[in-house]
Amino acid sequence: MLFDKNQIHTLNDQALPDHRESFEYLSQRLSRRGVKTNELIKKIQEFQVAIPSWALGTGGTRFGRFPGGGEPRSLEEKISDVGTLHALNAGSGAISLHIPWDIPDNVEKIRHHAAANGLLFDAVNSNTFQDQPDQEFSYKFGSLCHTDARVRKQAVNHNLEVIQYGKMLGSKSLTVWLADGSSFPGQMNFRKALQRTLDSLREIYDSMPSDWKLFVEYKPYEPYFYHTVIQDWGTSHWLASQLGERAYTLVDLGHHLPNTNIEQVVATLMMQGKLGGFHFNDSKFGDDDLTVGAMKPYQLFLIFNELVEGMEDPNSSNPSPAWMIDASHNLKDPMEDLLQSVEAIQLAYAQALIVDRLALENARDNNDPVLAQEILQEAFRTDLRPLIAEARVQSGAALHPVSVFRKLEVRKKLIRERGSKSLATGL
Ligand code: RM4
Ligand code: MN
Ligand code: MN
Repeated sequence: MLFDKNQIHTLNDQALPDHRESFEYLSQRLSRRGVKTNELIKKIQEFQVAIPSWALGTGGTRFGRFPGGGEPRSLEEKISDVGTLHALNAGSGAISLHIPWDIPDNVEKIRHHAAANGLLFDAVNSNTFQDQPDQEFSYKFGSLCHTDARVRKQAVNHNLEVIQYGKMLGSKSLTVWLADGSSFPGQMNFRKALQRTLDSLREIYDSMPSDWKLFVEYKPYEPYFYHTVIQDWGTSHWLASQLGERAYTLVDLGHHLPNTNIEQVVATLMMQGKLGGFHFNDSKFGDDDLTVGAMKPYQLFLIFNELVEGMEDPNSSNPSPAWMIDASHNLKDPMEDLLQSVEAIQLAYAQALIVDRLALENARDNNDPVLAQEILQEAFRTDLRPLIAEARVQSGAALHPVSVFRKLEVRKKLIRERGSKSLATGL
């Protein structure tokens, strides 16, 4: 660790009187509304979001990349960075690996290092959207959907290898995102490509350990621009249903066409017990991978409103989804960006938790859209930042994570240690 945890506490102490005042005021207001602040804090503390191993470095577009320096040069250093984030916010206690960007060479050492940083290994991610130097066949025309059985076999085997790594580290799920698709009308037979994808996924599913889950991610376009084989939640849901009960759909917030009602997608999937994974980010146009909550915080709240309804439903068969941030940091310091994302997620979650669900159901039953809106926006417009801060302080983390990150000069120290030209693996 680049700093002593006591340094966080010292910085907290300076800001504590101001915080106490706003927290007191907020908890009094909440308790008048029948909300139990302690239970809320506990839920926020328990909610942990995984950080993907590829998000600690600077992201790029196809036009360029502007690295800010001090990027992690190895998996160990990526784990250390997630450990730093977790020390600051107590909300990002897991890391999600992308193979082969981050192959754990020395499993014991990696496991130990993660545990020392208080981190678990979340879903492992396969990568059949890029060709690797030592690979026999190209994925230029697809992987699990490829017309050539040898390419499909290679892609299936890669996924099995990823599962092996995950098993050694203690992961319990595999996320498959396929770039597979076509860029020109007529290029690919939709039906055959989907059938081949299902067959390949079945091979992977059947080889998974019995306590593992498979998450099938969807995306409407990019890198191909005419069609993707798994274009939407319906296709993913169909595949997951065909595969079996341990296969689920993964929703990535950036993987929808403009104006898609994502909250409805979430509700429908949870109703059927099929929402397995969740990738957070925000966007204006497409898969922009911006900071969570930076663009459409109300939509994020509405999505959480459905997530909470599903999570709190005692009759729901939906398992607790695997939460992950899937963003790309082109302008901001990746670590500051991730701290902002985690806070936005916690805020939206907490806001959804204070929705007066009983009153909302009554308004719905009485067909009263005015009241329904009042109830939702009452929760959304309550400033819960002091509550999130209190949850952090009670967990021994920072009152103001970004400000502590800056005051402790974390980036400067990382640059001193790793250099200004270090490059992280990833996109
Ligand atoms: C994709 C998708 C996947 C992620 C890759 C890097 O757009 O979101 O989840 O693994 O990007
Ligand atoms: Mn994703
Ligand atoms: Mn994406």
